[in-house]
Amino acid sequence: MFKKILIANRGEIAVRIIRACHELGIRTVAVFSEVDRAALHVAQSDEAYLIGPASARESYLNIERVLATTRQSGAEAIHPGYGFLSENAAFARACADAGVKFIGPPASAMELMGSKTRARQAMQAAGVPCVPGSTKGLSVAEAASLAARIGFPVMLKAAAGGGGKGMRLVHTPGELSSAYATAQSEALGAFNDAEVYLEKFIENPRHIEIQVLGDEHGNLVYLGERECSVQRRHQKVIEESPSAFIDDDLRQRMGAVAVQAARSSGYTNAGTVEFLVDTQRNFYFLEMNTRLQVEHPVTEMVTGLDLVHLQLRIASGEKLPFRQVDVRLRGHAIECRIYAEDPENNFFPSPGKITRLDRPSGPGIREDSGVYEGWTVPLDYDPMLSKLIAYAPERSVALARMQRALDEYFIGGIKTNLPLFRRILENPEFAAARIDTGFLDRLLAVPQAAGHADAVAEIAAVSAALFAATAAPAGNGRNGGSRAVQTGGGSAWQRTARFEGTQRQ
Ligand code: MV4
Repeated sequence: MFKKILIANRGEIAVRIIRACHELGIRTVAVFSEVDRAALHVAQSDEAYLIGPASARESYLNIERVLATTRQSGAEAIHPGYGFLSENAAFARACADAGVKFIGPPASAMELMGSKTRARQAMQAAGVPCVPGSTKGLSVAEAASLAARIGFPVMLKAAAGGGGKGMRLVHTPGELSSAYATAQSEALGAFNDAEVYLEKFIENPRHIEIQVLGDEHGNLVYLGERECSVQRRHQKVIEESPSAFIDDDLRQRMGAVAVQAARSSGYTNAGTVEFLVDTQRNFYFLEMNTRLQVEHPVTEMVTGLDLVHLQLRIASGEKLPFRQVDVRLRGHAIECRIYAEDPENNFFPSPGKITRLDRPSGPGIREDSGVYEGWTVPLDYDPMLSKLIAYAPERSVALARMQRALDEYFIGGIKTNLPLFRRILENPEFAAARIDTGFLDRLLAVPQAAGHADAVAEIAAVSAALFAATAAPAGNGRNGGSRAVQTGGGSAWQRTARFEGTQRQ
């Protein structure tokens, strides 16, 4: 096992990796930018190095600087986390050239999966079902004739894209050429690569992904699925495992296909095969993410495995310590991504100082956080603050635990999307698992008064408190009413919010 590794990341994922390292007796080297001097990952690591200014390009994405710091610190390996350099094949190759172990798949597998057209070619050749469409970049004329052949609606996608960038839905032949021009220029602007390909459009799909894990001795397993259909603008908001839509037979077939996708691309370490599943339960390969994902905790909860431990053991050359038959999925896990953003103001980022932080805990609750009370969330990076994960033997209980934990959670001083989660968790469609990739847009399209459920609960709580204060006091009449005023009604966060409000006045 490694003695010391460098973590080329920040925030909650850097903290998550540091925890795993310390459990395995590995010393940790953090890197940080000028605005992250006081960040949690810096305080929790054994050593930390300043690698540049706030701009990610000059710090967390600076390959030369990260590698020089690795040499300087004597770290033997680099964990890239997610985002930043995690899916950069050139970085993985530079690590190999520098004699530093990249904790992830080989650069060749990252390169293959980085091109959606190359990936589709390879996957088709390996017998992995793909969405009907092209396996190479198309001219506008080729796109028009293929669309006519497979039928509208179709999607134009950037070959270098993924995650929804450079994507255009086309309903009719008349729209195709202008959609092609937009997709192409978006692709060129975002990825410096104008290659555009085409797929049949799958209506109302679910987004379901399979976690895979491979060692460097040819052993590969899948670790069940994650249901990621609750998204907004291609950003996942809630993830769960298992999916209520997937039965044992479908899970086993998708798992076998995911392992085949990984095997045929020479994949090792942790990866995720993304599928679209249509309303008839047909599934189609979409893309493969060659990194540890944000939502890996839900898989950890239902498998009882630690994916970061396993990544480290695999990268150090160990064999997988179990086989597919040993993998047991037990219970249900759900994750909410807590962001510093304002759901009342078009989810505009809301960085700033966290003046108060009351974190949830208790049975079945896990919080993977990158923040602390008193810290100022910088505006330079993704504003995800933490991930709240609830686990229970069954879905309904996991949802109840999540609701209870959301009620305990209070983040003061900045706006967060906590109210959105309270709203989703009380939605009957969500409770019944009637979710597809259109669920959140439908929910957000329903007009609602400012604050809605929060405001209603708040008004009810304040009314109750006022009633208690003004009504004839019970008992001795001295403190029967005032006690009710102090406590108020509603949940812990509502009481705290009122308290904070009082303090500020
Ligand atoms: C699609 C699709 C329908 N048909 N491809 C969006 C993100 C990127 N990973 C692929 N995406 C989609 N690709 C075909 N051929 C619908 C989506 C899509 C979507 C997928 C997953 C989760 C949410 C989504 C929201 C809108 C569209």
